[in-house]
Amino acid sequence: MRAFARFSLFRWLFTYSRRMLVGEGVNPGLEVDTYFPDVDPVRVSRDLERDGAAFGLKLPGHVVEKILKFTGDTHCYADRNVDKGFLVADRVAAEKQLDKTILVAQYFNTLSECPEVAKLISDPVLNQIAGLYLKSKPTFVGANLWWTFPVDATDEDRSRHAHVFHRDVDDFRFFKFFFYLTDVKEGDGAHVCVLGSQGKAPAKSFLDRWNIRRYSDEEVSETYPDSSIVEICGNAGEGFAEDTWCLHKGMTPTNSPRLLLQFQFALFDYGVANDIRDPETLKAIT
Ligand SMILES: O=C(O)CCC(=O)C(=O)O
Ligand SMILES: [Fe+2]
Repeated sequence: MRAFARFSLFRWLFTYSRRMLVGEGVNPGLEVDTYFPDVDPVRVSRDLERDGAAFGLKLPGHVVEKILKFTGDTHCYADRNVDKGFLVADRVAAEKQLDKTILVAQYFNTLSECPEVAKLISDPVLNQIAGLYLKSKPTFVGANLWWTFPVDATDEDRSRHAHVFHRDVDDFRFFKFFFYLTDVKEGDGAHVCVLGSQGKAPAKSFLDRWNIRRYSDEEVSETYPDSSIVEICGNAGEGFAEDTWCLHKGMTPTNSPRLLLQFQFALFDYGVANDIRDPETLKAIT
């Protein structure tokens, strides 16, 4: 899929053929009430189309609190490794045990373990946005919930955990909802997006336009106006939608940890975007 999904022609072809096959709209079985009564799905979908990102989502405080409680009581996994579980309160002990700094730690099986997250993915407004933007009945392909910690990270960890500009080639058409669960100010690991960069990566040569690679900050700032490179800050609960076919990266926090909840919707589910792991394989180190 990745070999083809970088070309606009295939992206267009798969998007519209799927629409002819499965039709438009949302899937049955969604919640009746939404957490986002003031959000207009048409506006969000339009902003996503134009800018590659759309802002103005906010989770109710009680939902944020419940998810935060879950993250305090449940093991997260260093570097997304199933055998490196620890409670977030034991992070220092976990780093000692691993003899390395932990830049990213992720929770697993959030849909089955955290009812608030399961409820959110059936939210009617989020699903309407997905249906409109994807142009056919959306496929939910995964929830991911992870911490990014303020550490002196290695270049390898920064690249592995998407702290270097890149674009995702996850499907012929897809996008993600991002919700901050901690306040994210400057220095707290904001997500950075280059607005309007969908399908327009910096290129060193004609063929490089279609390469899937990492991009340096310099390359990005030489190619795009400063005004389009947006460091997205926000309070706990605030969220946005982004088509990460745009150039984007996470920043390595220098002050406070960032907790992020992400949902991905796409045309097809390749089974690689979810956080589902066999509970038998999960192991704790603290
Ligand atoms: O941590 C971040 O903000 C970057 C995440 C990212 O690259 C992605 O979700 O595709
Ligand atoms: Fe990414």
